Amino acid sequence: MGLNAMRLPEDVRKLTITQLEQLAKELRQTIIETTARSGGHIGASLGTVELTLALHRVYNTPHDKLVWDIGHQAYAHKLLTGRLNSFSTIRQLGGISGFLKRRESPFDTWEAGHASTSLSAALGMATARDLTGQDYRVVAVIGDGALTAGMAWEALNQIGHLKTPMVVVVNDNSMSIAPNVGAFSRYLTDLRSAPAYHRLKQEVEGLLDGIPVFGSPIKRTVERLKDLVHFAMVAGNVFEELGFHYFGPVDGHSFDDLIPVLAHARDVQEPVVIHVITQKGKGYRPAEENPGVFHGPGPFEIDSGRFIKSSDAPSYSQVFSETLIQLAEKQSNIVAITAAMPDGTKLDKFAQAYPDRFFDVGIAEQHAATFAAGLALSGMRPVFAVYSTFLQRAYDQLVHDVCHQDLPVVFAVDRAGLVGSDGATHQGVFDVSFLRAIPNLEIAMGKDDAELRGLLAGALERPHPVAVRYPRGSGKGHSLSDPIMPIPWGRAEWSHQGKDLTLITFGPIYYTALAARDILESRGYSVGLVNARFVKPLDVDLLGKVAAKSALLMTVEEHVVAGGFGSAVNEWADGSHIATPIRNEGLPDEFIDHGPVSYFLNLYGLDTDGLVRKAESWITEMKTLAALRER
Ligand SMILES: Cc1ncc(C[n+]2csc(CCOP(=O)(O)OP(=O)(O)O)c2C)c(N)n1
Repeated sequence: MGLNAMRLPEDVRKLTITQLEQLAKELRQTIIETTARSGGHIGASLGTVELTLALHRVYNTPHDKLVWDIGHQAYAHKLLTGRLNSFSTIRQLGGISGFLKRRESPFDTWEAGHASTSLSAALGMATARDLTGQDYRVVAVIGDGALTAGMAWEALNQIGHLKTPMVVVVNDNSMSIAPNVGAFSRYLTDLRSAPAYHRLKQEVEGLLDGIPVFGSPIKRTVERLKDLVHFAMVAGNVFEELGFHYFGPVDGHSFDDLIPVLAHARDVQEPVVIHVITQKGKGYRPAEENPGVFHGPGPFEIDSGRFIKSSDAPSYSQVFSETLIQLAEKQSNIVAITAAMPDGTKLDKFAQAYPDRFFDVGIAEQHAATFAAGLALSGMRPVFAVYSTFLQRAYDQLVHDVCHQDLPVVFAVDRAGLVGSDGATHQGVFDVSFLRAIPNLEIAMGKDDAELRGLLAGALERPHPVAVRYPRGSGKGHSLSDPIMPIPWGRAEWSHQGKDLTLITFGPIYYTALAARDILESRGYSVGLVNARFVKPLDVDLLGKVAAKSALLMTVEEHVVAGGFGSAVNEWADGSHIATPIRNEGLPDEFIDHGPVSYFLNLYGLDTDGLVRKAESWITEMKTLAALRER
């Protein structure tokens, strides 16, 4: 029975091992073909195909709760749970999400996108079950990368304490996006090859060799497994010390290994960790050979594994990293930090140039911020490159450890703005609001890549913490060998004067406003333009002059309006008794789903046409009102 012909996932529970293996092939083929067309998290999802089938076979989903960490590895789960026909729309506008969504399916018990939340959520579900006398089982799947985060350990700590019956599957492929790092990652590697656990594995294999199909022999298998489990427990490991039963390591691509262990663990009335070994990219050679690059690529050619590139200009992340390398040449106390994103932030290049001055701390944004604070108060100039969305996790560390002590840490806030196909959990559209509230922190965003370079250099001279934002994608293709253009700190650029209305922009949306201004001028309006560059300190001197010359002020940002750049302008105007009317253009107070950035900019009137429309109608409205008043 093929994938198309099945009632899923019920039918998975009836299949033989050979049929499951056939189904795994079909799932892989579908994942490869679809991600080749539209990009996506192919590597992690190819690695969990057998695990997904085995989980749906052993557990009575959706009655039993299956909780995936992040959700990027769950494409096979999506295909098995009602989204086979819509799978071709994944990550596209109006299509299904690249992560799990409760509104998409009752099998999606938990929504994420950020790492390391699954264990806390699963414990919540299991605790609610026990308090309300229900009977569902709870199983969480967490990667070895996600297991480097403090949050995961906070949950393990409580699960082991409460002794709540639930299963934690550790999906160990020894990769985060890049190779996993840290002492715990090394520990997992040791655990994989420890002789005691090897013996368990071999014995399970030996035991299962003689079993042709599943059915009654499984009972005997389980009995035997109990002995083996006991054997494994005697060996002792960190999970056992925390109060879990530890089963493993288990070959995550072998149904013969996976199914009996999962089935046994399911019925243990205490917390269990199953340590499953998988290969990222399994079944697609380019992804197996290059798992980092194939973590979440854009479209690619299946045969060659070559990427279909969209832009030749260096990305903002590249510009950031290359500039930091140049600055680090002259300033030996500059150090760079990433939380498991050396590729995405392009700090991998910095790591090659300065291996001793580069730190990948794992998925540990909170630690990264406080680690940077310690470095900064000891004479170093740390730069923590972090996506806007992941900086959210380090908020108390920002406030309490960095800004409260006014330590000169530079936060290179990458992917600031809309991000596109990763959708709601990844949009970088809140950071200005949450950063702006913190004393001592300075916040800047240039209009293009040349300004990013200048702002980064300037930030590293400041005696305060600074957040320098830049978006996903490429800038204007500014040459990286040109000298870095210095930017007067705290100064905006009043590029065009205008009497009817002035557009005050923050970030690269300046160029959209510039195009809008050209159109408005061609229609006879006098429109000014300001590139604000700084939210904090806000260039109030310049804004005061602009307000005196222009009848209307319109702030423009690719960020939520609530508390954003425009709010900073409003607060200044209110406090300084500026009478010039101000309107704030930006994103609405809602989570924005996946889809092309250009689509959402158009939808919210933040593209050229939208800004022209908004500015023109406001100018006309105000002129009409003024004319009426004069009559
Ligand atoms: C808090 C947070 N930081 C960073 C990321 C970016 N990220 C997405 S997947 C991933 C690697 C996860 O590794 P692992 O849990 O081992 O899963 P795998 O992809 O190897 O299956 C990272 C760092 C994230 N999603 N959330």
